Amino acid sequence: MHWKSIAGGLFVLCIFFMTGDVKAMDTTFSLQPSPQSFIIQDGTLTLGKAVQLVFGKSVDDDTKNRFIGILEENGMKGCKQADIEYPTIYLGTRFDLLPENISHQQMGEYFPEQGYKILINDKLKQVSLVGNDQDGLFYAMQTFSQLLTKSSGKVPNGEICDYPIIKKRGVIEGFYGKPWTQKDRLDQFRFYGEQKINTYIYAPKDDPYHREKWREPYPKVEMQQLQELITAAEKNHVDFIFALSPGLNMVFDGKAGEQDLQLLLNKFELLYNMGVHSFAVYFDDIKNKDGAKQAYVLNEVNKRFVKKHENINPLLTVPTEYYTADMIQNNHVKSYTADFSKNLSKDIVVMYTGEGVVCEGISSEALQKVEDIYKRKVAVWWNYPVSDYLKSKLALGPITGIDDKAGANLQMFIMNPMEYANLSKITLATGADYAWNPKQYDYNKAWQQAIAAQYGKQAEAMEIFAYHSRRMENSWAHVGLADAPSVRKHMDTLFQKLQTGQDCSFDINLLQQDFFDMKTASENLQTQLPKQDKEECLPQLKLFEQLAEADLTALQMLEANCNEQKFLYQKYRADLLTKKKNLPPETVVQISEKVARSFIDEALAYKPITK
Ligand code: LOG
Repeated sequence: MHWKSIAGGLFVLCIFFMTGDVKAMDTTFSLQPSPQSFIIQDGTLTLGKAVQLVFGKSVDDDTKNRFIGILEENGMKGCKQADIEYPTIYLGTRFDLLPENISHQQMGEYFPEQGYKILINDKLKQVSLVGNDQDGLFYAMQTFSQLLTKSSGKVPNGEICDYPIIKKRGVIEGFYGKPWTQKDRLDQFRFYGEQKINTYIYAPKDDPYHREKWREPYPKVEMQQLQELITAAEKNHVDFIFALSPGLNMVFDGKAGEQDLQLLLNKFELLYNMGVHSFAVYFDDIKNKDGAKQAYVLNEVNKRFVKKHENINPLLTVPTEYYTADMIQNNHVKSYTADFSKNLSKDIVVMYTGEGVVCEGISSEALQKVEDIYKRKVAVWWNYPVSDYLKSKLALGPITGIDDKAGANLQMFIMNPMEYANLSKITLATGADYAWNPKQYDYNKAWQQAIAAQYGKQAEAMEIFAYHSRRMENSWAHVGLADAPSVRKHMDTLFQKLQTGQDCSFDINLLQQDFFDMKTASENLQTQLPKQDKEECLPQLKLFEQLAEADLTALQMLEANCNEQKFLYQKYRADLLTKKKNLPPETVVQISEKVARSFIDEALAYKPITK
C-alpha cells in the first residue's frame, strides 16, 4: 500500500469503500496531535509482556532508553535476543538499512522533515517505526506510545504516515509574573516531547537576568539550572532558545553602546558553550523606540555571533511595535516599523502577535500584510493562554482564531502561557495539535482530548470547570471562546420564556442540572486534583462553587416568582443577596463572569411578582 496523505474524512471513507479492508481511524484511538494519515486495516497485533527489539544503526542510546521506558510504562519489556514467540519492533531512521528479518518494503518512500512512518502487521508479527530523521523517529515513538496506551497493547494493523505542517511549534515563557520553577520547566519539556512541541523560548519577563540585569551573567546556581534545562530540552527534541530583553536600558551609541553590545555577546557566548543553538533579542514593551538602532544591534549580533558559529539557528526578535494596529496608522507604516524593517537583515526572524497584543485571531491576509512590510516570513507569538494582563482569570480554552491558511504558511507558531505551568497544558496541547496539522484541527475535539489525556478520572469535572474559563477580555484584550455558551443559552431561553409568561419548568430543570454539575465538578476537583494543579486554580474553584450555589438559589427565587410564592420568593432573594455579598471582588478572582456570575444580577433584576 502506498503512502497516502489523507486530507479529510471523505477521502478516508472512499478508501474504505474501494478496498473493503481498510477502516478510517476516528475516535477509537484519538491520537493527539492528530496524524496526517492513519489507515487501519483488518487484524490486530497483540503485544504481550515482551517484545523483541531491533534497532537501526543510527538510533542513539537516549532514543533506545526512551523507547524501553515507553514499553515499561505499558507493562512490557523489550529483549534483544531473537525469540520467534515475541513480536518484533523495529526502530530506525530512513538512513538505516532495514534488517533482513524486517519485511516492510514500503518504508523507503517519501518522508518530509520530522516525519515518520509506523507499520503494523499481525501476520508478520512486526511493528516498524521509521523516522525521516532523529526527530521523526522520536515522534514515531510518541505516537506509538499513545497507541499502545489507548489500545491496551492490542495495536491495529495498518500504517501511520505523519509529519508536521508548521515546522517550529512551541512555547515562550514570556509572561510577566512569577517565572516557572525548575521543576515546572523540566516537566514541561517532557510534556512537549509527548505533544511534539519542539521549541521553548526562555524569556521570563521577571527573571532579572533576562531583562533588568540583562548585562550580568547568571550566578553559578542559576547557570547549573540552565544547564540542566538545556540538556533536558535536547533529550525531548526541544530547541532551547535563549532570549535577552535588553531594551529597558541598553545604550545604542558610542563607546557605551559598543560596550553594551559586547556584554550581550558575552552572555550569549556563555550559553552557546552550554549547548544552546538558538538565540533571541527582544525589544517589546520599552520606551526607547529607535528602529534603526535596534536593527543595528541585531545585525551586529547576527554578524559577530550567529554567523561566526556554524550550528546556530536564525536569530529571533520581536520589535517594539509588534502588532498590526501599532505598526500601521491611517494606512501608513509608522516610522519605527519602517526604520526597523528596512534596516534589519533579512535572515533575522521577526515575531508578531496579530492585529493586537491579545486578539481574536490571525487571518492569512493580516499575516501577509506584515510579511509585506518585513519582506520575510514572520513568526507568530500567540498571547493565549497568557493571563498576566487579567490575573484574576484562568485561560483554559483551546487555541482558536488563526485561520488554517495562515497556519499552513507559518514556519513558527509560539504560545505564551500562564504563570500556572500545569494548567497551561490544556491550551498548549491544543496548540500543538493545531500547529502539527492546521487543516484538520478541530478545536473542540482537541480541547476535549487534551483534558481527557491530562486529567483522566477528573476529566469530566475539569471540562465543566474549564468550559467556564476560556474567554479573556478587558478593555483592550479579546481572545478565546466564550465561556459556557450552552449554559448562557439556557439562561437566555429561561428569561425569554419568563418574560412572555410561557411554561418554563423544562428550562428550569436544564439550568438546575447545569448548576448541580458545576457544584459537583468544583467539589470533586477540590478534593481530587493533583496538588500543584489544585494550587494553581483553588481561588477560581472556590468561586465556581460559590457561584453554582448562588445560581441555584437564584433559580429557586425565579421559580418561586413564577409560581407566585411571594414568601418563598422573598426568602430566596434575601439568601441570594447574602451569597452575592460574600463573593470575592471580580478584580481578585474571576470565572464565567458573563454566565454564572451575571445570572445572579440578572435574576435579581428580574421583575418581582406584582400581583
Ligand atoms: C508582552 C508579553 C506579555 C503579553 C501579555 C508581547 C510581545 N510582549 O503587552 O510579555 O505576556 O503582552 O500581557 C506583552 O506580547 N506586552
